[in-house]
Amino acid sequence: MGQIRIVQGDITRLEVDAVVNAANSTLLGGGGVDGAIHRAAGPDLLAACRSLGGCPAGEARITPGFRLPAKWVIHTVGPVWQGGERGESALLASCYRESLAVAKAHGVATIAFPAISTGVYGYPKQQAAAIALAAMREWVDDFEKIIACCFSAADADRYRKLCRECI
Ligand code: AR6
Repeated sequence: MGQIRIVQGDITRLEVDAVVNAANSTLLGGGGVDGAIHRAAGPDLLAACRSLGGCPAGEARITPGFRLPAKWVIHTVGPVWQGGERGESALLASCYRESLAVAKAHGVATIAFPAISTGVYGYPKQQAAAIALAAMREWVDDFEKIIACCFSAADADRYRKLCRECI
């Protein structure tokens, strides 16, 4: 039986099998958590991403973690918030599910997610957290540990309020 854990901090420091990156569809890096992951993993990550040829919103691709403590990086592309009636919620749920499916196929037991789409892409944080947790609950027993990695204390509080069973 797996567990969902809420952790506050920098996802690049986590000792897990896989970290998820909130990328853009080029997969060639950017700001926010994407920039932090590329900086920490080193230039080999960009070279590996180049060979993937991009990724549509709602899908996921995997590369090694290179200099990260994590063995793998799973790159997923969240939706840009456009008001909520352009399929954003289905795309965001798909990011979590597709990432978890790719992780499972690679034998990942421990995985950490950032709050996909809630930075530059503008997704309302409360709604995004509910979608993230719903997907994590669906898959929790396929993993030892799924971590929701929150960058700020306010984000971690939001997740904790939505998840009484989380650790
Ligand atoms: N560890 C954990 N979470 C982090 C970290 C970190 N080191 N840094 C930021 N966050 P964002 P998006 C949180 O903007 O909205 C990039 O340029 C941050 O506080 O990184 O999906 C890509 O290339 C927020 O809660 O991703 C895309 O172009 C969350 O990560 C675009 O931004 C997501 O914020 C994707 O936008």
